[in-house]
Formats: sequence, C-alpha cells, structure tokens
Amino acid sequence: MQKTGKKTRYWRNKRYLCESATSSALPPPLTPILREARVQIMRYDTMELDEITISRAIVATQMEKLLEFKEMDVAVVGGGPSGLTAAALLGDRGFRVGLIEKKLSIGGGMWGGGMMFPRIVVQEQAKGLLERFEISHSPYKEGYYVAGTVEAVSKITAAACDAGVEFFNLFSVEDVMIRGDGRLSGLVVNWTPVEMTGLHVDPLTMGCKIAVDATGHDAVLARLVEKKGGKVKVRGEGFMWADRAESEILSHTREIYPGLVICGMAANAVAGEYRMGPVFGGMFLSGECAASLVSTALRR
Ligand code: 48F
Repeated sequence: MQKTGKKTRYWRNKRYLCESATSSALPPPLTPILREARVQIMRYDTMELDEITISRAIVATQMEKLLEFKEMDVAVVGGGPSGLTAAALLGDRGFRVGLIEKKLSIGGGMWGGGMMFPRIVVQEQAKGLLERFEISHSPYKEGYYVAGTVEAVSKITAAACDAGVEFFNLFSVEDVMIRGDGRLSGLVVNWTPVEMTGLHVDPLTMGCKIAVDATGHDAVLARLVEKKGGKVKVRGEGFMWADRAESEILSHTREIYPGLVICGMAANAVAGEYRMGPVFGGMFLSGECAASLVSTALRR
C-alpha cells in the first residue's frame, strides 16, 4: 500500500474542504477538524467587506497620526541601526518620537550586511544592546559576535514599535526649519516619490523640539544646515579603518547645532572620521548615546 505523508494529507483535506464548501452535491462525512474549519468558512461568508470602509480606515487613522505628530518631542531622521536604536530608547523613556525614513523599508544599511551576506558583526562593547533587543548572536572569536540582519532589523524595529515610536516611511526630509532664535525647530518633508520624480510639489512641515540626524553616510540634515549658512562643517568621511572609526564614533555623537543631534555614520561623516564597514557595534552605541543626549537636553 502507498504511504501518505502528513503534507499530502493536509493538501488533500484542504482541497476537499474547499471543493465541498462550494459544491452543491452532498459531501462525504467530514472529520471533526474539517467540520470546525467549515463552520469558520461559513461564518466569514456572512461578513461582507466594504472597500470604502477599508479606505476610510486607512486614511482616517493615518491623518490622525500625522496631526498628532505635527509637533513631536524628537524627530529621528533615518531608520538605519543608529536611528532605530535612538528612537527605541527614547520612546522607552516616554518621549513622543517620530521616525522619518525616505525608503519604503526601515533598516538602512543593516539589511545588506557585508556585501549582501546577511550577517553583521558586533564587538564586545555593544553586546549589551544585542541582549537588550533580544537579538540572537553567536561568538565568532573573542570579542566578535555575529547576528543575522533580518533578525536584527526586525527586533529593533519591534522594540521601537513597542516603545510607541511612530514611523513615517516614504517621507523624505528636504529642508529644516530654523527661525529667528537660531534653533532647529522642525523638518520640511515631502513624499519620496515626489522627490524621485522631480515633480513640482511644495512640501509640508513637522515640528520637533529636537531632531536626530541618523541619515548615514550622506549626513543630510547636517549638510542642509551647512549649505544654508548654519555654523556646521561637514568634513566628509575618510578611508576604511574600522578600529579607529568605531572607537571614535561616540566622541562625534553630539549636538552639532542647537536642536540637532548627530549619530551613526553621519556623525563620522561630519567629523571627517574614518569608515568601518559591516561592524555595527558603533552604530548601536552611537544611537544609545544620542538617546541619552536628547533625553538630557529635553529634561533640562
Ligand atoms: O545608512 P544607515 O544604515 O545609517 P546608520 O544608522 O548606519 C550605517 C550603517 O548602515 C553602515 C555602516 C556601519 O557599519 O557604515 O552603512 O548611520 O541608514 C540611514 C537611513 O537614513 C535614510 C536612509 O534611507 C537610510 O535608511 N535617509 C537618508 N536620507 C534621508 C533619509 C532623508 N532625506 N529623509 C529621510 N530618511
């Protein structure tokens, strides 16, 4: 007799269930599990979905969030490892934090690991943050830990969600608001597709008490302030020198302009510091450091 595997039986039952649910002929007797599944299908059959309600639900709730975050405590720009860490830790401390990310997905340079091998290396000093976000990691050599990029992005993002951080993806920051008091007080944003297509569409603004530039190698906010005459100098990043770049990053994580804290690779780019490649401990620690600086400034 031919043996039937678990998988084959599952699919045979599923096909039978679907066919019997739609067939007008009397089906053969159902097993208790199939009977229960069929009851569930019948129950959903009685619920009619309305397309307009679906659209209303999306537009109404998102508009509410947008209005709520028109004036936030902290705007973190860039959802890479440093921005995500800063946002999650600030949300945990009870601040209203919005994370603005120009791409569709959050995670920045973490997804790509090293040359598309989806692994990141984290050194001993940042092991505590891997543990805090419950990212599984294995030791490779003394002081070197390896983690999967998908898990790393997912777990820090989940921590940020749990901490109440609101995400505005596909939003591109194109300018900053600086008024007479010489303090950064908000961001000028537009839809990324508008930026990509070069359409002539005026942007909108989002107010914040403090902004974190976590835009990576481009150091977007710092460059904007520099370009428009704020007293900021972006020196541009140097060659690859992982040890030096990682050990100096915390000294470059600071408030570079009133209301603007810089972290992650952007901090090294502003300082003219070296780059480090796919070792990510410095990014996590810089995000943590930015969160402490912001929270001290806001509690002052
Ligand atoms: O580049 P990114 O991951 O920055 P990071 O947190 O980490 C750097 C590492 O990934 C890696 C490295 C370390 O080992 O060298 O490169 O410093 O994430 C920056 C995020 O900012 C977004 C961008 O899409 C990315 O997800 N971003 C850049 N410009 C804008 C922006 C903008 N104008 N508006 C909104 N988001």
